[in-house]
Amino acid sequence: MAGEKSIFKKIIDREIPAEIVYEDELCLAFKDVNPQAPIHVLVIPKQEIQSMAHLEKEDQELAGHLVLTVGKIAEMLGLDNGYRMIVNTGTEGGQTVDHLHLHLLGGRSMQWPPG
Ligand code: D5M
Repeated sequence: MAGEKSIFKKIIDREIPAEIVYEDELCLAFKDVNPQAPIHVLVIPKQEIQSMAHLEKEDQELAGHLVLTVGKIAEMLGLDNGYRMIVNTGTEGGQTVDHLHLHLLGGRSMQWPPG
């Protein structure tokens, strides 16, 4: 339904629970409910941006902050041997929640190419 809050907006507004691992004024990070690796965290902007394809020039600082936050959380969680960051974008990109989110996956060896 148009205008309905996305599941991630509900997490930001604390209307539904999530295992939050990090928060600051611009973003929130919480454990993915359907983990694809021993560590699977989603980093989302508090601002409602539908997807990476909806980022505008004025979002440049926010976009950089989100990427740096993924690195910060990886360090915080001890992913010293590496990790993967994924941003599924749009239908063919495999995006299922229409609120920009950066996946941080770690704790196992990643394969390439992804499915
Ligand atoms: O990834 C969307 C991701 O969002 C997917 O890995 C499941 C996760 N998800 C969905 N609902 C929740 C809640 N309520 N808590 C935590 N994680 C959630 P995409 O890139 O859009 O396919």
